[in-house]
Amino acid sequence: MTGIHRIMNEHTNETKSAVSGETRVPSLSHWGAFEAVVENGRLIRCEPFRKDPAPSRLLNSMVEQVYSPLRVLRPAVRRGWLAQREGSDRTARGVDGYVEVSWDAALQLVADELQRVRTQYGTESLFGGSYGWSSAGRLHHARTLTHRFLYSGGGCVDQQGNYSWGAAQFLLPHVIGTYAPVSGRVTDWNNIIGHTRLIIAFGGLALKNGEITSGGAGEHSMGKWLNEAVQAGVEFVSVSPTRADTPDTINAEWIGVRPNTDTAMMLAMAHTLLVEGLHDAAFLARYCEGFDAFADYLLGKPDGVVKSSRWAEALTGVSHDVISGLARRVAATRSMITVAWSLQRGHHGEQPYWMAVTLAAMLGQIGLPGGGFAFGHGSMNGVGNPRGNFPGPEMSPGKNPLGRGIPVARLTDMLLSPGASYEFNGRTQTYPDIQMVYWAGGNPFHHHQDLNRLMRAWAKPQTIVVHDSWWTPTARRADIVLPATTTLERNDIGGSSRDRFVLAMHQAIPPVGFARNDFDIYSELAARAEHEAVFSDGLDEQGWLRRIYQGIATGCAKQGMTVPDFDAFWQTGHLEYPAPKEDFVLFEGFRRDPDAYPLNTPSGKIEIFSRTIAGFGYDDCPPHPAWLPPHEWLGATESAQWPLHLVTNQPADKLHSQMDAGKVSLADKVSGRAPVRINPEDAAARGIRNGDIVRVYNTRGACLAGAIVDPGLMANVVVMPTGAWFDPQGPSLERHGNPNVLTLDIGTSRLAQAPSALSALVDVALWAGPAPDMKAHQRPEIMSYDACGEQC
Ligand SMILES: Nc1nc2c(c(=O)[nH]1)N[C@H]1C(S)=C(S)[C@@H](COP(=O)(O)OP(=O)(O)OC[C@H]3O[C@@H](n4cnc5c(=O)[nH]c(N)nc54)[C@H](O)[C@@H]3O)O[C@H]1N2
Ligand SMILES: Nc1nc2c(c(=O)[nH]1)N[C@H]1C(S)=C(S)[C@@H](COP(=O)(O)OP(=O)(O)OC[C@H]3O[C@@H](n4cnc5c(=O)[nH]c(N)nc54)[C@H](O)[C@@H]3O)O[C@H]1N2
Ligand SMILES: [Mo]
Repeated sequence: MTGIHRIMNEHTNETKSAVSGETRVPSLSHWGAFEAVVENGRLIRCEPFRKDPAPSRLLNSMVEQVYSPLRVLRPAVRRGWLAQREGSDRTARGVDGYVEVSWDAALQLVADELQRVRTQYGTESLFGGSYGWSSAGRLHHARTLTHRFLYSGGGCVDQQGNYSWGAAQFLLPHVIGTYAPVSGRVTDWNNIIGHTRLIIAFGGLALKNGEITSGGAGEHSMGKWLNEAVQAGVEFVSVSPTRADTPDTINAEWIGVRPNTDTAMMLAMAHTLLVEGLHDAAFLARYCEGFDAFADYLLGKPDGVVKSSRWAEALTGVSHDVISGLARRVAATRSMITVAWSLQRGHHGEQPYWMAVTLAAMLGQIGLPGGGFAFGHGSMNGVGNPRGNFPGPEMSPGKNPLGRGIPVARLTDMLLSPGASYEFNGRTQTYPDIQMVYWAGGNPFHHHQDLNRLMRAWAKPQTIVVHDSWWTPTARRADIVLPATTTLERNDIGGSSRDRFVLAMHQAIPPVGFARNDFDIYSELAARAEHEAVFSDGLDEQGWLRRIYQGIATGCAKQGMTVPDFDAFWQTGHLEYPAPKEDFVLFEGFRRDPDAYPLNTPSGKIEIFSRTIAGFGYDDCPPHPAWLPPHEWLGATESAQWPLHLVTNQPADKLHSQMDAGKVSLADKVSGRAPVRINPEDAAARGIRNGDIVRVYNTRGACLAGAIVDPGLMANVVVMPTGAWFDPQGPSLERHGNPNVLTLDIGTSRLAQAPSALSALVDVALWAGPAPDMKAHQRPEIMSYDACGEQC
């Protein structure tokens, strides 16, 4: 026994309790670090990491999920595809049963199919974007491995950007020269606590979102920071359609705003600042480009519309004196404008972000302690954590030889319209003609908008391969399903660049069923196609863990920090970074000396007016921030027919669709369905009471949900969390409460082409009569390996 296996066993032996026979090993998930407690080879508990002051209750769902009857136990092939391959009836995806086959047979089918499609149609017909969160471990991160595998085999069509902050990613570089304030650091909490007097949180600071850190939280710190800020006397204002977006403990003032109208509210605040001379003209002159054109817009010179607070009141539902009063308050003190990522996940989602930067520029506090703008302090645990520039664990996907990708959320457009042209960030591109889709580590039947439309598009490719650990809605719509191990069934290393821990993840139990690691599946497939050496670089699991750790050690050395060697790290179970000595203030250097530290924009300044964007000529993203009514919102003419704005937010009781069948998630279902929150008046008008099953519907689809009557919600707004496993009874009714049958599948604008999930109008009606049985958490019909005889 060498390397990790030896160390693992030593560790296991050391922590074995003589009395109970329990062993415990360190592990990690996106919802936190933990110790896996194992007895007789079975996982029995997940105990929170000792250094986590506020562990997530989501850990309680893990044991039953690992042994869930929904696990994919063996490779399985859709019946129709097994019989007719690329000639199969593709509309039978989601209907057909499956036949279990041997690993050898399954791998050969996948290898042959990859080769056939590449030879017959070219690499540009293979879609391997594989968007999704996968697991927290960075070596066995399924999406990264999918890319590494497909790139090393010749390339694939990829996806650019993400669903989380895709509009910001493509807009912000034009405005501030970087999108680091969404991917990386913003002014940290220590600095806010020390200097900020007033935080305006557009989209609130929802503690539920603090359960999660991408890559895994060693320390859940969001609640702690909020409490410290309150104790330091920081005042909070939450601008959101729901009161629930801030915890009661921070005593936030709630300003209820109509969804997707924040830009209008911020414009009116800017207008108040301008006409009352409260703006910082010296800051705007020295650090910003193009304020004059924007000021003309505020004053209504080009369009005859003055962006006054009375103008905004009619759009936002917020009274004019509240808007102008708030403008005066932020100008009178050290204030931080922090904007949730959700605001840019609606149609024209570029605008609220551009406008928040502009408003902060007018206040002149950018780069000062506790002042300026930030994004996402309440969107994910770890945003604003004080943390030095230490590296996180990283696995490289390599380079895509095809060099081609679509904007992440244009998935259905691509499948439905091969050859069609579209615009994206100043360029015109065409959609490829996809024949084969490869997905591991994501759940498009969770994450994508307008799922009935995706269903139609999903029938287009000849072949779809999915790896997952569970029979998710996406796995149930694939032709070849390969069972992947979970985190607990392999060794890994994880951690987030927002968190101060790097964590060892020891294999706790043997693979469940015949599951294999994605890494091993791809190594084997690569071997069959003779690119294994490029895929694995000659390293196995142990070799990779050491290499990833070496990357950390090298990065730390550059910061003057020596880390223990790998074996010592593995045995300790984690590496803890020291707290930085100085606060991080976004754009501090630029503020101090804009000539020495210019921004990476054409002017070197904050671009309130962008000549580059002007050059694109997009009417859906003009050259300065502007109020552009979304395609669907409460002011649209369609609202006469569809009077409720549907907000689909992140679920408190799971990560996206992961562990939807776990007990934490199930306990929150209302009458077995995903909850829909509705204001008392809207509920009364429809005869709806708490706990009723209702139908939420619009022209795109309908789903059932369980009503929660919520007085802390604006009138004409309903809120549904995402994550309920898609369970359609045909296109007209989804039975379980997956709100993505209702959402709008258009790009935010031609600039970013990001998802517009948060711009959807619906109506709600009481469901009369018995509700249909659900199949969301059932396995598809599977002909077992033992029963299928020669077909296997
Ligand atoms: N309406 C609406 N829709 C939204 C959003 C919204 O706000 N509103 N939010 C969007 C956002 S921000 C995001 S990030 C997306 C999230 O969308 P996804 O990331 O697609 O959602 P997950 O449920 O996390 O999907 C991860 C999948 O990977 C699988 N998996 C986990 N570990 C492994 C592994 O080791 N190997 C393999 N092979 N599979 C594994 C899980 O079982 C699961 O099926 O949703 C988006 N969709
Ligand atoms: N528990 C849990 N936490 C998570 C996740 C999860 O699945 N579960 N997912 C993680 C991921 S991938 C991401 S990207 C982040 C997302 O982080 P966010 O995008 O910040 O999270 P959301 O819950 O989608 O939205 C936050 C709040 O914004 C409000 N909101 C929606 N539309 C508007 C609007 O137009 N104006 C205003 N003012 N407010 C609006 C909603 O009331 C909503 O509750 O969350 C992360 N955290
Ligand atoms: Mo996300």
